[in-house]
Amino acid sequence: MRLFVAILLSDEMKAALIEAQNAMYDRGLRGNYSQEENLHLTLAFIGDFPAAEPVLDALETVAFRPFSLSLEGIGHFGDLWWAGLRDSAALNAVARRVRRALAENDIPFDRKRFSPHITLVRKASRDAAGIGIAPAGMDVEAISLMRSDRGKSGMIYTELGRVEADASGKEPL
Ligand code: 2AM
Repeated sequence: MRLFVAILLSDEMKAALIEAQNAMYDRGLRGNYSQEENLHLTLAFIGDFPAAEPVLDALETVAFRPFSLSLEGIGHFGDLWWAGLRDSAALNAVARRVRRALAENDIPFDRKRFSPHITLVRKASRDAAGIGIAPAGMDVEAISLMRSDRGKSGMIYTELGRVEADASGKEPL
């Protein structure tokens, strides 16, 4: 199984992302656009791993309070264009805790520095610089373990489990 840990996005956030994708398309940018149901923010990429249970057990040890996310600008890694997030200490902390929990449980993951982004289009035929994005936001109430499968017409992402934020006011770990 190909696994990753992600934040699934609110409808409002997805609507702003789709608007940006439409603006790119209208400008003549062709490529592999992320499907609406696939838009997500990755916290850690695990890759091939034989079972979900140990990963879910590790994620259960991650404590966090609900926190807010806001879109901010677009950027690119080569021909992959993404939407960025407003700098957030809470987001960085939750990514750090997820990665620490994976490491402590001997679950391998991509150690590349956390660089929060939501992929909008891969293999872009042209530049998307100057495209605006509405500053939509959401409250993050959970983190999800996702499985990625190659479907006939693109990737299929399935949520295998989730860990809810602790809204009780208890001090997170
Ligand atoms: P990307 O959108 O920048 O490609 C599922 O593949 C998710 O894991 C995507 O959000 C992808 O990011 C992310 N990811 C991070 N590291 C990855 C890697 N080494 N290989 C594939 N996907 C990776």
